[in-house]
Parts: sequence; C-alpha cells; structure tokens
Amino acid sequence: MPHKAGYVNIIGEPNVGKSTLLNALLGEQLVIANPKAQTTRHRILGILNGDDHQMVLSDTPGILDPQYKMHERMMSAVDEAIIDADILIVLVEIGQKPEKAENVLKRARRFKGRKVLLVNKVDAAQEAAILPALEAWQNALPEAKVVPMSALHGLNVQELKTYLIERLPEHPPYFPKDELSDRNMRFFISELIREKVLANYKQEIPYSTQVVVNSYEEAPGIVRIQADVIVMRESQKGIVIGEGGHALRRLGTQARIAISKFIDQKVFLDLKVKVDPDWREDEAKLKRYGY
Ligand SMILES: Nc1nc2c(ncn2[C@@H]2O[C@H](COP(=O)(O)OP(=O)(O)OP(=O)(O)O)[C@@H](O)[C@H]2O)c(=O)[nH]1
Ligand SMILES: [Mg+2]
Repeated sequence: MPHKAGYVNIIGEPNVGKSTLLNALLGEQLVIANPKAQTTRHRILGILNGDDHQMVLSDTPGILDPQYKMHERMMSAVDEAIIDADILIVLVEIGQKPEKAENVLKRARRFKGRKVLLVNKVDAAQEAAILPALEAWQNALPEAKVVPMSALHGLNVQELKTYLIERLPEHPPYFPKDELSDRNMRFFISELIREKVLANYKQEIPYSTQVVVNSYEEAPGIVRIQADVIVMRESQKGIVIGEGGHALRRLGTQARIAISKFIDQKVFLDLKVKVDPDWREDEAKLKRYGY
C-alpha cells in the first residue's frame, strides 16, 4: 500500500481547545492545555505515526489582535501553519458566534485546500443549541466539513482521526517514524513549568513569564534540571517567589511532579527567578527565547 503523509494544522481563537484536541488525536499529553487564554505561544508539531501513514499535526497559538511583539510572532506562527497545511482544522467552541469570529474565518477562507470546522465543547452545551450552532458555522464557511466535537471527552475524536488519515496525500514520511514532535525535551520541560506558572499566578504574571531550561543532566536514578523563570519586572519577581519563598516552592514542587510524570523518571528541579525587562517587546530577546 502506498504511504500517506501530510500536515493537519489546527487554528482557532484562544482557549477553544486546540491543544486539547492535538493531545486527544495523538493519544498523549504532549502540549500544555489550560483554562487561561494564550497558553500556546508557538507552533508545535505532534506526529502521529502508523505503518502506512504519518499525520503531522500542528498546534498553534490562539488568533488575536497583537498587542506586543511576542503576539506578532505568535500570529506569524499561525499564518505559517495556514500556508503549509494539507488539511486545515478550524476549531471553534459552542457558544462562539460566527459573526464575532472574523479573525479566524478570514484566515480559513484564504486557505484553498480541504477544511474541517470543528465545533468543540458540545459536552458543555444544551442539546437544543447544538444543531443551530452547526448550521450557523456551515453558513459561515460553506466549503468546510462541519462536525460537533468534544476534545476533552473524546466525542468524535476517533472518527475525526480516521477521516483525516484517509484523506492524507500519498507522500513519504516527513519525519523519522519514531519521532513524536519537532521540539526537544528541554522545550517540553519549559512548557510544563510555564503551565504551572499559568495555574498558580494571576493577572499579568502568566503573560509576562518565559521559562528557559538551562541544563538537563541524567545521573543514575535521577534527572537534574536547572531552569529560569523569567519575568519582566522586580515586582513580578517578588510575587513569583512569594513570602519566604513559599510560592516558588509550591511552583517547583508542582512542576517537578509534572516533569517526572512526563519523562517517567525521578527529577531534581532547581528553579531560579530572573528579571529580563520587556523581553516581550525586544526582537533579539524574543529570538533568543525561541520566538
Ligand atoms: N468542556 C470542555 N472543555 C474543553 C474541551 N476542550 C478543551 N476544553 C477546555 O478548554 C480550556 C482551553 O483548552 P486548550 O486546549 O488549552 O485551548 P487552546 O485553544 O489550546 O488555548 P490557547 O493555547 O490559549 O489558544 C481548557 O480548560 C480545556 O480543558 C471540551 O471539549 N469540552
Ligand atoms: Mg493551546
């Protein structure tokens, strides 16, 4: 049988469930998902390998109107994903209105290939609201296949996976068949730490924080990791550390447990908090941080 391979790229507004869907399709907790908007900041590939196929899924940042340079980088990542998709997944959530989704719809219309529009979070909706929502989205994007979905609870996930694999173009694999992502271990560890920052801090802290893993050393029976939590101001540093270091200790413990689960090894995690003023606005700094 000929081999199939292709890019299936997921776009949508912040918080609609793009990362949750990527994980559900992969069957792995690869990328971080969180109730706070703007969780994902990069395009991240998740690769689903089978004997005769390779589906390269892309998670992307939520589409927004950029307010600083980091946002502009995030939107470039989205636009890149629209260019190289074989199949484009446009993810919306039930309750969202097509009239208010022009940012997403205009990008979707620009893409000329096969499109699937998934209406996510139907588990959280009244039964009677689902059909009218599907119709409204179908009218807004007539060329798309419109499907109701619950990425979190697995509704239509297997069906979607089968549908997508069947429609991949004939192509040799793009990546070695044992690879799960284009990103390395350090990246995923920094994301797990950032996810705990999102979970533990309020207001502007999650949006001002960057995490850098400086070292990852495998010793017998344990992995030693040193990482920096980088914020924009001294006052934010104080909040991240907390009184008597309490908040930072809690962050460290939660992150260590998550990393240990991810790599299935015992972990020693050393977290330091640093200030890098206005890193979100600085081209050179953004580049250094991988944007
Ligand atoms: N009820 C319900 N919640 C969901 C579903 N899918 C995702 N969520 C929740 O929605 C929130 C956002 O999910 P994410 O996967 O982080 O959303 P995202 O689109 O990647 O968000 P950004 O990266 O910030 O753009 C999380 O709290 C998820 O648990 C679903 O099918 N049903
Ligand atoms: Mg996300």
